[in-house]
Amino acid sequence: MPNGSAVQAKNGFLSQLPGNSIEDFENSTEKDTSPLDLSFTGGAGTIKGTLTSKGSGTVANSSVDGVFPTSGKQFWATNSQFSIDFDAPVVAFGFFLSNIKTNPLILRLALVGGGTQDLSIATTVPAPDGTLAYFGLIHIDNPFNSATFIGATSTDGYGFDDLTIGVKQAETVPEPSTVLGIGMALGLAALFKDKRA
Ligand SMILES: [Ca+2]
Repeated sequence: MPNGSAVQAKNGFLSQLPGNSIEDFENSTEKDTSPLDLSFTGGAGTIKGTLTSKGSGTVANSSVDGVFPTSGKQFWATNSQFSIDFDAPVVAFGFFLSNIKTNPLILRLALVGGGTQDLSIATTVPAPDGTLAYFGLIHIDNPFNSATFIGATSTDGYGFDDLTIGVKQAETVPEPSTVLGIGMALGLAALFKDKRA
């Protein structure tokens, strides 16, 4: 089981969601590749997704070269750009990312209202093989239906597991924008802490 500041960041992220649904890759077949059908299940309902990769990427069940699962045995291992298209608008997205090291990743969201938004997932100091980070974002007032990981070009790749989404609850009062900032800060703070190891 993962622990440390990445898990604290995950718990902080989840605590701000009224419900969440998770794809943990445990129901995928090892070595399955793009396009991969995803199913996020849990308190936010069942949301389907499709993972499309521009290059290599596979469901893995072995921990090699610093990538590893954070639940069960399986995770998505890749060194290529990939996208996840959701079949419903989502307002929150989080995930464990292993082996982030020094290559920056850009997470590009396709907004339901039009346009895209880029978020940088970058390290400030070199991190060793096997570094684990958790990244979570909450976008209550700006739903998105696609997320693309750009710049995943590390030669020994990245591991993604426990992809988590949240949807807007019909009866939920929109949250103040300051809450969004906290959600981002938690994920990023954990990211930077992890880098010191
Ligand atoms: Ca897993």
